[in-house]
Formats: sequence, structure tokens, C-alpha cells
Amino acid sequence: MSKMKNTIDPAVNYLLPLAKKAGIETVWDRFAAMKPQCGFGELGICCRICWKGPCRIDPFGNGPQRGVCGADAHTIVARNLIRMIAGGAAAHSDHGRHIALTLLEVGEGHAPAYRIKDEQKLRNIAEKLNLAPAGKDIRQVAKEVALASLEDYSRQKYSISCNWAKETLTAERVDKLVELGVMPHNIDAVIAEIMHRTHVGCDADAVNLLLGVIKGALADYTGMYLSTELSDVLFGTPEPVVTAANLGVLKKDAVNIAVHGHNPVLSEVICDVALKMNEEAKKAGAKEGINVVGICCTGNEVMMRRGIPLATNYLSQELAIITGAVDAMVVDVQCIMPAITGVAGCFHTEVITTIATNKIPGATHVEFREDSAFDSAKKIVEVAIDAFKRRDNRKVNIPDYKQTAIAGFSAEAIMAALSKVNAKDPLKPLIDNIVNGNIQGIALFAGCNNTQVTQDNNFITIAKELAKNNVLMLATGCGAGAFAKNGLMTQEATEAYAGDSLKAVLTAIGKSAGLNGPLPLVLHMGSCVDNTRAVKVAVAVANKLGVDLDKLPVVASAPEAMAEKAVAIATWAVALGLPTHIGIVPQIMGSSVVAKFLTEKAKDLLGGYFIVETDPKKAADQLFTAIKERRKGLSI
Ligand code: BF8
Repeated sequence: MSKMKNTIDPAVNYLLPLAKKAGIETVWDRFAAMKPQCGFGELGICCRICWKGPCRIDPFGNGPQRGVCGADAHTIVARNLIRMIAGGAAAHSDHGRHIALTLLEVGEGHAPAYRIKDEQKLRNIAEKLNLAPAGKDIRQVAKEVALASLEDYSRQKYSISCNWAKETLTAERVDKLVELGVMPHNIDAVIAEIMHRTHVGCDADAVNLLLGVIKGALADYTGMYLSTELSDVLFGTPEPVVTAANLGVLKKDAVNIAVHGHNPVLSEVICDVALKMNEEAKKAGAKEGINVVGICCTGNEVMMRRGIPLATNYLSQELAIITGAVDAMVVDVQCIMPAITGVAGCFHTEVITTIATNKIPGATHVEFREDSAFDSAKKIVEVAIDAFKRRDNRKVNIPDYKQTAIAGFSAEAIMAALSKVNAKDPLKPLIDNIVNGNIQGIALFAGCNNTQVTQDNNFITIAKELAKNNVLMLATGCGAGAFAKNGLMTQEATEAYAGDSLKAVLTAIGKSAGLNGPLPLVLHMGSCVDNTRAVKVAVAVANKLGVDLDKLPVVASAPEAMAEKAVAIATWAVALGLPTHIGIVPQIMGSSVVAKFLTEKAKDLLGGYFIVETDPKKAADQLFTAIKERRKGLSI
């Protein structure tokens, strides 16, 4: 049997042999050393919730079928899953809380490093949240929007749904979710409820837990939605921007600062300060000044809004350091491998942690605070310039690989492009082309990289297949990173891979929007937290057609999913009615009840359901089949 390739990323393939030669361990080495991985864990039938355990269920039926407390495989699998959802929802919504609190500070005049960059969007949000913004001072509107958002973390009445959930979905979907008892009233309370109901001796009913899984995922949706929208208010709503991706964006003659993690509250200020400190970098010998690059979702955030190039996505974060050219890797929260400080120890690179609750042994900690954001950012940039002075140029190996990438397709940017085709009715050209079959459907790619599969390969393979079948594609998170690094966010990719009718539509819209050619093959919609941008477009289409989301020819795919956040996103996509593909075998297969619920019963309850398929070509077929089924349902 041939060994699975680690990656299709040429920059990573260039660097891995160098890492091996230098004796530097990477994620792929640790993955190989971890094999064979625990079969009980893979099936989700290991329980570590109390100290009578750990308990594990024998999947072959010969050994124990219940844990010491009596929990069976279904209870254990459902409990493990719902705790993953709680982890994902906590991560996204804590990020959202941070943004909402920053907006509140701006409204109250306490955060000089920030301002309201998109006033119109703020007013639109205030309208949506029924806050009657007309005639009010913009700072007052900011305060009211922030408080209405924070209410989604504090409301105690179970009967009132979260503002950001009920105001952003179709009315029919809201009714369905309320009827099922899965609409969140308070994000934090739902997360606490999950931790409570999974404490030893609580909820043992797998189906009841699965309804809790849906509710937890919708709490995740709520936190994500407000996070994206309020980030746009503070940092600007993305518009198409041409930039570049892959490790070739690092510069030999610059102080390279890689911003990594998720929260733009930090990275935005670092970008501002870096611009101001260019001269200091030059004085230190960096002819090209400061070069800020992005990694993971922070990378997507600054790429979308500022055209900052993306160095790499999740699985290859260590490789950025192995180029020997990264002077500082500045991290905030989520998806930061603790291994990076070990790799950095082989070079001059400073890993700088910035958040009190996210520290890594071996890193330098520079506490970041919104009220003194400029000072913290300045200190961070100074540390980077200092590190540059210690850089050993003999160790520098920047792979000569980078691709052009067009990013910045927020829902508003897509509407703006469509309005160039039809100013009065921007959705009409999109809907007409879906109805006449020029666009067969829409696929949203989300989620991570995962060592279980060849890095980026599932994304690229599925996208090329769907492109042939004239499916319009959107991407976020490390999926967007995969497409950007591999050249699928270009006009050339549209020419090369899109089916004829899709190509014609993308060309017509692109030309009307002044792009002098087609839109890129895959539209970059932002970071992982920005998946709700796609929901915004889908809800607008559904409302215009007068149908619910589960009738639309829209599918989702997380072909290399890894994180708890990805599990939560995929689950809310199902809750919203979308057929949702996962390209990794999820850790739930030890329970037929859980597996059947998520892949079959969910369809009856919600319209959406999970498709589990590890072969990317077969996955593309199944996604296209789901699209065709939806088209048939609409008689188009
Ligand atoms: O939030 S896609 S590996 S970086 S979890 Fe993480 Fe997955 Fe990347 Fe962004 Ni999302």
C-alpha cells in the first residue's frame, strides 16, 4: 500500500526534507509516531467524564457494553460529541464577546485604537436588531448594538431566542427551531447547560443529547454571526482585493511578522503600528521594512480587509518558522500548535503570546489590552525588530512558491458585484442563473486541515469536480487558505476549471464589476468565524424565493475538518437545512443511534443532514447529487 502524501502544498514539500535534515520535528512526524491511534477514541466510545473510569465499550460486543455507571455506547458517544460542540461554541462566542465588548468600549469612548469603520453597516445592524437607529449619534448606536449583542450572553428567559439567531434566519427556520426546542436564548447558558447535562449521572438519553447538540451548534452560530458583523463595523466590511498566498510571501529583506490565531482586535492594530514603524525596521537593516503576513484565520481576517498576504494555513504553521525568515509569530487564540515554540527554538524567531488565557511554554508574553492597544502592538513590533537583528541568514530558506489570490467577498461585496448587473434587483441575476441551470448550486467549503488526510487535497479535488458541474463555490477558514495557496482564487482558475455556463456567469458578473475578467473560481468569504456570511446570502435568496433554506440547492463541505469549532459549524449547517459533507470519519461511529440521527433522521427533522465520505471524488459526486435533488424539489 502506498503511503499517503502529507500535503499537496509545494512550499511544504520543499521545506519538509530540510526540516528532516535539521532534525526538526513537525506535525506529520508526531502524527506518524502516534499511530496506530486509539480505536476506542476513534469510535467515540471512551468515557473520561468521571474518575470511576476511564471506561470503554467493546465495539465487537465481547467485552463491556456499559461503563461503570451504566452509560452505554450511545450515551457516551452523544456526550462526547456535545462536549465538542460546547468547546467550539465557547471558542467562537468568546471571540464574539471580545468584539462586542470592544464595540461597547468604542461607543463609550474608551478605546482610542479603534473606531467605527463602517457606519452604514452599524446602522443596518441596528435596524435589524430593531433598535431604531435613525437620528441617533453613531456612538450611541454602537453602544446599543453592543448591548443587544451582549444580551445574547446574558438573557435568563428561556422563552426568548437570541437576537442574532432569530433576526438572521428565515421565519420558517426560526419557527422550526423554536418548535424543536433548540433555539438558544443565551449562548453562555447553553454552553453551561451542556457541561451540566453531561456531568456524571445526568442526561443519558442519546437522542435528547443530540437535540442539545443542535442547540449548542446554534449557540455557536449566534456567537459567530455577531462576531463577523461587529468586526466589519470596527475594521471595515471586506471588498475584493488582490493579494498573494503561500510561504513565498515572506521577504528576505524585511522584518517578517506572522500574525496567527483568530481575533482581529489584535492583528488590526499590529498592522497599523507596523506601517508606522517601517523606518525603525529599515534602520535595523531590513531594506524592505516590515512585512506582515497571516496564518490561519487571523491571516484570513487581515487578508480580506487589508490585502495582507496569507503565509499558510493550519497544518503548515510550523513550516513558516522553518523558513528561518519569520522574526516574530504573534498569536492570540485558537488553532495555535504548542509545538511552534520548540521549532522557534531552532531559529531566532520570537513566538509572542498576547492573551492571558492563551500562553505557551517557551513563548514571550506581551499582554494585549484594548485600552492600551497601540502600546502593546508597539512593544510586539519592537520585539520582532530585535529578533530580526539576530536572524541567521544561512538558515533562511523561503520557498519560491506563492499564488495570486483574490479575497474579500463579504456578502455585501457579492451583492455589490451583482448590483452592477442589476442595480434594482441585485439578487435577480444570481437567482435567474440558478433557475436556468447556468449555476447548478452553491457549495460552501469550510474547516480545517487534518493530518488524517493529505493537506489541502480534499478541498482542491472536490472543488475541481464541482466546478466542472457548474457549482458556484465559496470558502472560509483554512479551506480558503487551501484554495488561495493552490491558485483556485484566481481568474485563471475560472478559465481553467469552471464548466462553460458557470464560466459565462462568473465572467459576466466579473466584467460588470470592473474586474476585467471573471470572478475567481472560489470566492474567499473570510475566516472560520465568517461562515455566517454565506448564510446571509442564502437567507436573502431564500426570502426572495419565499422558501426555507432546506429547499435551496446549497451544500456545505468540511473535507478536512479537525477542530471542535468545525464540528459546531458543520452541525449548525445541518440545523439550517444544508446537506453537509465531512471528509474525515467523525468520532461518533461507535453509536448507531448517533450516526443514524446525524446522517438520516436529521433530514426529516431539519432538512439538513451529514454526508460522511473520505474519498474526495465520491464526496463531490454526493454533494452534486444533493444539489440535483434540491433542484428537483424546486422543479428547476
Ligand atoms: O477557525 S479552519 S484549523 S484556523 S478551526 Fe482552525 Fe480549522 Fe483553520 Fe480558523 Ni477554523
